[in-house]
Amino acid sequence: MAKRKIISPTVERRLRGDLPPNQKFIKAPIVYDIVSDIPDWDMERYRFRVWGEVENPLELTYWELLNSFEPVELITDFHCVTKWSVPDMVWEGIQTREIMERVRPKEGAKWVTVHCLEGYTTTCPLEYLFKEDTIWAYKMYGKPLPKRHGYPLRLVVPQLYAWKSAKYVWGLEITSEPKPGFWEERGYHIVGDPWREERFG
Ligand SMILES: Nc1nc2c(c(=O)[nH]1)N[C@H]1C(S)=C(S)[C@@H](COP(=O)(O)O)O[C@H]1N2
Ligand SMILES: [Mo]
Repeated sequence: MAKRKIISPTVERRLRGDLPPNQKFIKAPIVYDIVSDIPDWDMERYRFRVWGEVENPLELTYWELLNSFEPVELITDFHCVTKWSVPDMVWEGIQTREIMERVRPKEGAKWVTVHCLEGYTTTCPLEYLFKEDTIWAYKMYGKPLPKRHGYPLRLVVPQLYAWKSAKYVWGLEITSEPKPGFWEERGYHIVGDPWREERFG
């Protein structure tokens, strides 16, 4: 069956000439990691978890995650805070908002912290997980996610700087107050909108 295709507003904005300031377009994303050695993950033990300010905390195996939701194809631009951008990236995954509908955030839930297998974390407003172009990706350019680009699962949140697009994700913590992640603790912006140049503080 043909996958539903989503064109990110980041692409539509570029085509209208509405570019995030002070970015330069390049062909392929540059790999950035806070650690140099990425281990081989034990997928038998992998669980995708959502907890915190939600009515229905979730715990799924990788297989369950990939088979319980409709896959979508996403075309999007990708903007790194170090000033490179990549146009028209192609991903496949599951819309984060489908998972949000499943877990049902409580009344006061406003923020999310994403937890990664190697220890990286990042934080953004929960509303970004309800955008149509925010996905849990497991494929890039039609192939399983290359290890350094985030296998087994990465967040792609195109409307924010790429440090929010966490790789090697296993968990989502929903909170009422922001809980700064790795870069946010080191002075990067808690939201990180590239059009508003929210790089720092
Ligand atoms: N787990 C994890 N995710 C991460 C990072 C990281 O160090 N660890 N780096 C971020 C940064 S700064 C960028 S620019 C993008 C780069 O994505 P890529 O490595 O797939 O090109 O991943 C983001 N996601
Ligand atoms: Mo980055």
